[in-house]
Amino acid sequence: MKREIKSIVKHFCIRGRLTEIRPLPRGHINDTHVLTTKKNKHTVRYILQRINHTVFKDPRSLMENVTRVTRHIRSRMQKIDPDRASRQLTVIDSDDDTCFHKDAEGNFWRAYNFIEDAVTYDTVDSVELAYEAARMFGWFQKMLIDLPGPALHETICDFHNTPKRFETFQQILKDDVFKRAKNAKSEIDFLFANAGICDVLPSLAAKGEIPVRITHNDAKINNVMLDESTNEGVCVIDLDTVMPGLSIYDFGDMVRTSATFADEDERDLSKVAISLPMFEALVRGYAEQAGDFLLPAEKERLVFAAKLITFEQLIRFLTDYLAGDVYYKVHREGHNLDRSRTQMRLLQSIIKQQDAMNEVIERVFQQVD
Ligand code: ADP
Ligand code: GN1
Ligand code: MG
Repeated sequence: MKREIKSIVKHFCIRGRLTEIRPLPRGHINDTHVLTTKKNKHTVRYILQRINHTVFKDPRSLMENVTRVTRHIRSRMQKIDPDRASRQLTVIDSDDDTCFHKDAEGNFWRAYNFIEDAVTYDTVDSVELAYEAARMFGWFQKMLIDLPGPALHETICDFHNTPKRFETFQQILKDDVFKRAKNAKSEIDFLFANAGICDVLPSLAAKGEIPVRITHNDAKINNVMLDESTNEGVCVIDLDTVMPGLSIYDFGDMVRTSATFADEDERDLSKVAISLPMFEALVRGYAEQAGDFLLPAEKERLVFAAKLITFEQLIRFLTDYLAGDVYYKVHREGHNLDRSRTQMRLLQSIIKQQDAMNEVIERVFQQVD
């Protein structure tokens, strides 16, 4: 593997001599490596990623999106906060002047600058962290409001088409090739009982009642980089799914991953719940950045979006469990089933607390308006 990666690295315009290649086994989709290079005693690090082209069927269009988005953010930041501009994600050129390299086996690779002195967290352990993560995703949406046209490519079709995801689930369940449905009876019953959730936001968007904006679409806590010493937001990463979408879906993903202390695959379900103080911090962070562009129709559906995104994630994990773990990387038997159980418990917690959560939204947005 190392030799193979060395030959890939040669195709990127990186400075210095390659001294180390270290895998960074995080995330469910791509393969990530940290590269270290040395030049005249200076150490420079880079990120090298193999794009999962089973998931992202058109890596060229994806990289076109990522290049446009990263350039736009950097140039905006150069005007308003030059120190932070240099800590934004930058795509490293490849030797054929594209921003990726296609190897002999048909794999697509890309390289980024390594964001130094910054960290990502898989779970949130304080209100400060919840606030900062949400502030960063709000900032990200704000930065892209004036991205010049044309529209970004849809890197995964029907990504948030929850009704379609539910149909796929039903088909996979009908076939039950791996005979796993018997292990997930209560989760399957729950899905059917709550299927009405799926359609609400897609139909409001289709009627034009909620605007389509440029959104991140994977607004998980571990896709925000925070300064190692101050925990202040530095940049947003993992831009593969940045495309036209509903801003409130990003908010939903923030709630799913940053308003709870639990891991996404926590097996002790007694730990899985929405924490109202964390939720409030998150709303404050998001409202600080997004308060001035969100329409009332969006603000009113923020809590619903959290429900829908958690439900969608439950459908996705359960579908993958029944399909034999073909989409998400798994690290133990029943991993996708564990992940679906966590989503189900989280959704039950949102449903239980939705009135209180809506009160928080109303109160916080009134304060920032
Ligand atoms: P995935 O799509 O697999 O989640 P990510 O792009 O989110 O891949 O990268 C996985 C992890 O690698 C991130 O959570 C972060 O910790 C680290 N990482 C990614 N890009 C950078 C970067 N440019 N600088 C430093 N660390 C990074
Ligand atoms: C995947 O790449 P990663 O691990 O950040 C997935 C998201 C899911 C998430 C669940 C392209 O994100 O949509 O919400 O797992 N990415 C893709 O943790 O499907
Ligand atoms: Mg990620």
